[in-house]
Amino acid sequence: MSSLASTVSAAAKRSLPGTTANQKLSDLSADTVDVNDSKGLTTDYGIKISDTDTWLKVTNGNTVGPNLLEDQIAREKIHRFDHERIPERVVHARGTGAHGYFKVFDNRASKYTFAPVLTDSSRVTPVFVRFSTVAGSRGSADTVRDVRGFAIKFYAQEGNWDIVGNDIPVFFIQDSIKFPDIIHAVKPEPHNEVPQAQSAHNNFWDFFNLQTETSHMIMWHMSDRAIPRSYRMMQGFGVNTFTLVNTAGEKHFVKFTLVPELGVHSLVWDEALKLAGQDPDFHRKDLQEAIDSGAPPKWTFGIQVIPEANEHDFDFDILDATKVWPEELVPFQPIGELVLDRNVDEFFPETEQVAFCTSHVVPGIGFSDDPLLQGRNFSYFDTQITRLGVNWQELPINRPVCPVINFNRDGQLRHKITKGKVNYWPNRFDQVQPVPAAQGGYVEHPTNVNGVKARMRGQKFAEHFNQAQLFYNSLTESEKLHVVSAFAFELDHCDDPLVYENAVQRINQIDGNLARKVAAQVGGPMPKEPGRDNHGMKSASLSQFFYMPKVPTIKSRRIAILVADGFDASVVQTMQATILSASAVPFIIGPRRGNVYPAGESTDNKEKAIWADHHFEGQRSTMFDAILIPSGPAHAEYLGRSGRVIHWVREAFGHLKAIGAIGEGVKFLRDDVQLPGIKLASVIDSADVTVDYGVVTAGKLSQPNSATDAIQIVKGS
Ligand code: HDD
Repeated sequence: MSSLASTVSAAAKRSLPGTTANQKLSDLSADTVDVNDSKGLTTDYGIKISDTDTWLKVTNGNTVGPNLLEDQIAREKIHRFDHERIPERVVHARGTGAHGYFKVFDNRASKYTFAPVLTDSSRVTPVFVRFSTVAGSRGSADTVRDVRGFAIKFYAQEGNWDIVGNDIPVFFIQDSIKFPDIIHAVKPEPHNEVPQAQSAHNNFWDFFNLQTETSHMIMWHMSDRAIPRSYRMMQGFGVNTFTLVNTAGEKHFVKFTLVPELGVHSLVWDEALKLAGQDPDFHRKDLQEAIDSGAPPKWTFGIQVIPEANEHDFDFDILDATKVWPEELVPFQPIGELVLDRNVDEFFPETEQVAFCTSHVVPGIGFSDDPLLQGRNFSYFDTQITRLGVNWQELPINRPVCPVINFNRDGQLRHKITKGKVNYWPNRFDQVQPVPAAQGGYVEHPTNVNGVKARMRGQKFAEHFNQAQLFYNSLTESEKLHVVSAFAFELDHCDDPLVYENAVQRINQIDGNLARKVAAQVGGPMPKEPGRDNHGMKSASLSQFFYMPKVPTIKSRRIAILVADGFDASVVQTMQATILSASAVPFIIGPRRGNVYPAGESTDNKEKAIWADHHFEGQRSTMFDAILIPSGPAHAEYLGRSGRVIHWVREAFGHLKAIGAIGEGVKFLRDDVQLPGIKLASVIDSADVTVDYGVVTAGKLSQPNSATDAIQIVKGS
């Protein structure tokens, strides 16, 4: 057995760590090698390598001559390196992924579909999910203002089913023929390839001005949805209208939606901007850390369903991807849950090579005449050929867990070897497999189609503003303020007056007040009258506050405890224990990475020291969800002398984060940080807790309720 083969089988035998085993993971393990199992370095063709550091040369013992082209080992190494890159995705190039599973609660969806993946509760369907931004290149930052992709591959027993969705329920355009235009407009401008991963530039806003169907989506794009706190805290939407067919042959239109267990949360814009530089991998690391630390993200999976006969009952076209189906009209029905519980072993073969296609559906699920979906069904298949080659469906991450057999053949990098004398159908061996399936095959729902060929859109597609208003009206006041600031930021980055002046006019067609607030900042003409009346209607589920978990939770949140030598050990211990008991993650931030000593302990007493995970200059408040400052006179005095630590706390306050302090920590807040107008506990012996604007303070922790106090402080409530 070759060394490669032996390492493959060793890896295949090893159970995969920290995860629920599933059929897809076992399938992948057959192609997984572990460098730790290897018996030594080899070339790609299996011979052992004894020297990987020096190219073969000519020498006379004293001097060394030129490299020899003969060196097949060196040539192979350089040649493989030269060809490591493949084209990045033309959109959604920046992303990250994880494995997990999908499970339905019961068979409640069988009213609508016979697809077992949606109706059989005894099944656990493996999934791979890739999250992404849209506009940026593969190496761009995670926290930019953008739509987030939420693509799911279900490895079902009947074949792969892909939902290639976003965290926003609508799209910029109605007809897929406009996709190259909207993407060219948002991507870097052609003359100078600027800006990277930004919609804040002339071309994007020029397109918005001229293509009014973008109105609804632009409102979502300017809202907090476009700067999520975490991929784990976003909704997921299939966006397009699909169809479901039940055993009685009845057809329903359907939209797929996922709701995160942790609620929908966003960064604030200043935080997002800073994180893009301070930690460009913020979302990627967040997902990986949560899974590794045993906090697997979970979503409720639900459907909105419209019977075929009711297709035309709405004042919008249900096949128009720039429209939501308001939940007041079409309720959200939860049917299952999706959990991500395993990180990838290697990014490239899994996350980079995974390829999704909207045309991948299983029996019981079908397409609709949604003109965006119809074009997508062509585009995804097509783009994978540029990226991965024609045999991309054979790649381990893409291949289904059910049998695949057909007469498709050959092409570059074909892996599979198929036995048999014929590769066509019908053939003289017509009883030999593979014959077309007698049962369980994919059958299109019989649909009557007649008419004349014409380049046109449905009549209701002409209305572009009602739901843009509906979305804006449904936001809370703070969400609305963020929309104003987002427009103002973006248009400030457009230097062509034609662009920002027209944009103000267009915003005025959505909402007059909004347009005036934006105009006041960006220098556009101040509109005198609204461009159209606002209908005033709202839909509760459009605001992300609608998704606050019923029981508030800080599960998986990152909480920084700021310490310097001389801190109060018992307070820090209580804080750490309380954070952990709430399934959140405490980090000690100190003057140095290493031991920090509590009050009364000398540097000789290492057992009493606490280990600081990071130092004040090494991290920033942006990377944490809350900040705690324990008591201890010398420690608080040190913090008060450090401009960086004062900035940590002021910045966290500016980003609306919970801040908690005890004893001398409160004194530090009052005298050094000087939070404006915030009520703080007076630093005496009292255990009374003062809460003001997310700042929670107490003179000391009460006994025996110190854990409760600490929880309150951690939650900022
Ligand atoms: Fe798309 C990638 C989501 C419209 C053409 N799209 C891509 C990805 C997501 C979406 C999440 C990344 C998948 C991954 O992680 O690999 N796209 C959407 C949504 C849309 C949408 C929710 C509107 C409902 N897309 C859309 C249209 C077209 C495309 C109208 C073309 C007609 N999209 C592509 C693509 C990509 C892609 C060019 C690039 C990489 C890939 O497909 O695999 O084919």
